[in-house]
Amino acid sequence: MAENFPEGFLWGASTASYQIEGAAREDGRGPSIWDVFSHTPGKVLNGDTGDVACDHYHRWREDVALLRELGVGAYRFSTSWSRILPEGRGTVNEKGIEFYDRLVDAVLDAGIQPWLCLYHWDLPQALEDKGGWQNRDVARWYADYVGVVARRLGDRVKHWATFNEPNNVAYRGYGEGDHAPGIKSRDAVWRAIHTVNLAHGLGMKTLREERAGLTLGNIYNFGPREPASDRERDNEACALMDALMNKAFPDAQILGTYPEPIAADMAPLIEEGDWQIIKQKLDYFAFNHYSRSRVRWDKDHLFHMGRVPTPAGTPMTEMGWEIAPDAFRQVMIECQARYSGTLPMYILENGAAFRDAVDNEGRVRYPQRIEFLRGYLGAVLDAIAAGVPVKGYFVWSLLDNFEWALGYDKRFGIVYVDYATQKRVPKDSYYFYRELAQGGALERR
Ligand code: IFM
Repeated sequence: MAENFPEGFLWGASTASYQIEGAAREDGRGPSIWDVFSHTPGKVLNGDTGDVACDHYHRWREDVALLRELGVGAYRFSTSWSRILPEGRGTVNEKGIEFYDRLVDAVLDAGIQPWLCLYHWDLPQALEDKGGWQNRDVARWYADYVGVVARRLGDRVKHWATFNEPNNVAYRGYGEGDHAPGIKSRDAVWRAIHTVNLAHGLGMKTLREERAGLTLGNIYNFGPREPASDRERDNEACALMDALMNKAFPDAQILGTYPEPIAADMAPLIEEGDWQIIKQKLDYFAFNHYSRSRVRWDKDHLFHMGRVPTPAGTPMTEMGWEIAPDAFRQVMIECQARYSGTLPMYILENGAAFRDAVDNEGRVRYPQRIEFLRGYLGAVLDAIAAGVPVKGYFVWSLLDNFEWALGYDKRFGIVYVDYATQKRVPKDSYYFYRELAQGGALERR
């Protein structure tokens, strides 16, 4: 059965600055927390760093040509704060902002809408040295940075997001510690959550003050969590993970409250006037989704939360994440009910890592990614049929890239990157996606 997406459905592809740009020490860019973290022995698999990544800083023309050829209507990328403000605040690095200026022009020339995310995890190290997201002042400095970018690019970029996956900024950076800056502390997580929420609010206000007519949102991240058993402790661990990973940001920013069971931990951090800052009107509701997970109580974990590994035999990606399109449909329906109502909904990341490689005919076949996309895009159609106003879908990712603590070991791209030569090879999944982006129907199985 073949099914069409609604007229005007927006097809996109997403990337992020540290994951693709490289040129880490070029043209005045300052170090970010990921430069420091990835250069710390033992933090990233195989000692990989983003020093070169996909060398997008030099190859952006080629990458924009790939987007044009793909036929997408939108390209989501992020700006590197420390490329624009090497110290995190103060003097603007002209060469840094000029890079994004040229990129935006090229994307527009290709007939593609630029969607700009202002923060995809690469905090300037100079600000981490001042406490990073644990320090409320960083929220103000973030808003100053937002002002710089908005003044320079707001004449051409109409779609803006304040943060990508703020949950991972706070939880993995300051709690789990497997992401930069690598801190493992419960209190640090509470503080980071609140500062990031304040930064979101101040950033939204700045964008609205700088320019009328911008379309603004945040990029949340949702994965349904289920307790591993009906034991009370598993239920508690699951509720805590749900609060930290799913609700802490959209509840605060949209409902104006912190969810149970973290509300009591958050309460001492809330100062008078904070909710007026945090709760800003969104113009769209966006999130990323990858999988669902089961949670058990773990006495040795900082938050007593343990993830149950996906059982052998379950369809899963190279990340060990269960392939479960029905969980995706469920998330879209639940998000509309809890948060977004009639707001247009956009999926700004969805995709999968598979161990794909170039064959001796120069092709990257790997039907798994195509089947993954077919299943997840089918879930989008199901959610639309159920009345959810899903207006666009952005694949993660345009290119294979630096997958954080897993370095270059995991390939999420629809374009293969040979890191030794920087050659780009569109995978079969690129051509599958191109058919859809150019108006084709989805063949459902
Ligand atoms: O690569 C990441 C991206 O930076 C944020 N969302 C999840 C992706 C896959 O892990």
